[in-house]
Amino acid sequence: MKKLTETEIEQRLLKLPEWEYYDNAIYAEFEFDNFKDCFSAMSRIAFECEALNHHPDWSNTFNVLKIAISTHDADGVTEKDFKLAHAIEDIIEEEE
Ligand code: H2B
Repeated sequence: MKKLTETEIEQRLLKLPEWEYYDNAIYAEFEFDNFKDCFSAMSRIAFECEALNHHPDWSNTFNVLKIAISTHDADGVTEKDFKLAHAIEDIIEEEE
Protein backbone atom coordinates (compact mmCIF):
# COMPACT_ATOMS: atom_id res chain seq x y z
CA MET A 1 0.00 0.00 0.00
CA LYS A 2 1.38 3.38 -1.08
CA LYS A 3 2.36 5.92 1.57
CA LEU A 4 0.37 9.15 1.15
CA THR A 5 2.07 12.52 0.84
CA GLU A 6 1.50 15.21 3.45
CA THR A 7 -0.74 17.10 0.99
CA GLU A 8 -2.83 13.97 0.33
CA ILE A 9 -3.13 13.39 4.08
CA GLU A 10 -4.18 16.98 4.86
CA GLN A 11 -6.73 16.82 2.04
CA ARG A 12 -8.28 13.64 3.47
CA LEU A 13 -8.23 15.04 7.01
CA LEU A 14 -10.68 17.78 5.92
CA LYS A 15 -13.35 15.08 6.16
CA LEU A 16 -12.15 14.03 9.63
CA PRO A 17 -12.21 17.20 11.74
CA GLU A 18 -11.36 15.36 14.98
CA TRP A 19 -8.16 13.93 13.51
CA GLU A 20 -4.73 15.44 12.93
CA TYR A 21 -1.54 14.37 11.22
CA TYR A 22 1.16 14.01 13.83
CA ASP A 23 4.36 11.94 14.16
CA ASN A 24 3.83 10.02 10.88
CA ALA A 25 0.34 8.88 11.92
CA ILE A 26 -3.22 10.19 12.09
CA TYR A 27 -4.29 10.92 15.63
CA ALA A 28 -7.50 11.60 17.57
CA GLU A 29 -8.65 11.83 21.17
CA PHE A 30 -12.20 11.06 22.31
CA GLU A 31 -13.74 11.78 25.69
CA PHE A 32 -16.74 9.80 26.92
CA ASP A 33 -19.03 10.26 29.94
CA ASN A 34 -17.40 7.43 31.82
CA PHE A 35 -15.12 4.38 31.56
CA LYS A 36 -17.94 2.01 30.61
CA ASP A 37 -18.95 4.05 27.56
CA CYS A 38 -15.32 4.41 26.53
CA PHE A 39 -14.56 0.70 26.85
CA SER A 40 -17.79 -0.20 25.08
CA ALA A 41 -16.73 1.91 22.08
CA MET A 42 -13.27 0.29 22.22
CA SER A 43 -14.84 -3.19 22.06
CA ARG A 44 -16.88 -2.27 19.01
CA ILE A 45 -13.85 -0.67 17.38
CA ALA A 46 -11.79 -3.80 18.10
CA PHE A 47 -14.19 -5.97 16.07
CA GLU A 48 -14.05 -3.54 13.15
CA CYS A 49 -10.23 -3.59 13.30
CA GLU A 50 -10.25 -7.36 13.05
CA ALA A 51 -12.61 -7.19 10.07
CA LEU A 52 -10.30 -4.69 8.33
CA ASN A 53 -7.13 -6.43 9.55
CA HIS A 54 -5.87 -3.01 10.53
CA HIS A 55 -5.21 -1.98 14.12
CA PRO A 56 -4.68 1.29 15.96
CA ASP A 57 -2.02 2.16 18.50
CA TRP A 58 -4.31 3.31 21.25
CA SER A 59 -4.47 4.07 24.96
CA ASN A 60 -7.27 4.52 27.43
CA THR A 61 -7.29 6.46 30.68
CA PHE A 62 -10.67 6.27 32.44
CA ASN A 63 -13.05 8.04 29.99
CA VAL A 64 -10.47 9.16 27.41
CA LEU A 65 -9.42 7.19 24.33
CA LYS A 66 -6.33 8.27 22.36
CA ILE A 67 -5.85 6.70 18.94
CA ALA A 68 -2.97 6.81 16.46
CA ILE A 69 -3.15 4.97 13.15
CA SER A 70 -0.37 4.34 10.66
CA THR A 71 0.67 1.58 8.28
CA HIS A 72 3.84 0.00 9.62
CA ASP A 73 4.75 -1.69 6.32
CA ALA A 74 4.56 1.61 4.45
CA ASP A 75 6.23 3.52 7.30
CA GLY A 76 3.56 6.21 7.09
CA VAL A 77 -0.10 6.91 6.47
CA THR A 78 -2.04 5.09 3.71
CA GLU A 79 -5.64 4.80 2.49
CA LYS A 80 -6.06 1.84 4.87
CA ASP A 81 -5.55 4.20 7.82
CA PHE A 82 -8.27 6.54 6.55
CA LYS A 83 -10.62 3.60 6.04
CA LEU A 84 -10.15 2.59 9.68
CA ALA A 85 -10.45 6.20 10.92
CA HIS A 86 -13.79 6.56 9.13
CA ALA A 87 -15.00 3.24 10.58
CA ILE A 88 -14.03 4.49 14.07
CA GLU A 89 -15.86 7.79 13.49
CA ASP A 90 -19.00 5.87 12.46
CA ILE A 91 -18.87 3.78 15.64
CA ILE A 92 -18.31 6.77 17.91
CA GLU A 93 -21.06 8.79 16.24
CA GLU A 94 -23.49 5.90 16.84
CA GLU A 95 -22.61 5.83 20.54
CA GLU A 96 -23.29 9.54 21.03
N1 H2B B 1 -2.47 -2.27 11.52
C1 H2B B 1 -1.89 -1.09 11.33
N2 H2B B 1 -2.43 0.02 11.84
N3 H2B B 1 -0.78 -0.99 10.61
C2 H2B B 1 -0.18 -2.06 10.04
O1 H2B B 1 0.83 -1.93 9.37
C3 H2B B 1 -0.80 -3.32 10.25
C4 H2B B 1 -1.98 -3.38 11.02
N4 H2B B 1 -0.32 -4.43 9.70
N5 H2B B 1 -2.60 -4.56 11.24
C5 H2B B 1 -1.08 -5.64 9.64
C6 H2B B 1 -2.03 -5.82 10.79
C7 H2B B 1 -0.13 -6.79 9.45
O2 H2B B 1 0.65 -6.98 10.59
C8 H2B B 1 -0.82 -8.08 9.06
C9 H2B B 1 0.18 -9.19 8.84
O3 H2B B 1 -1.58 -7.85 7.93
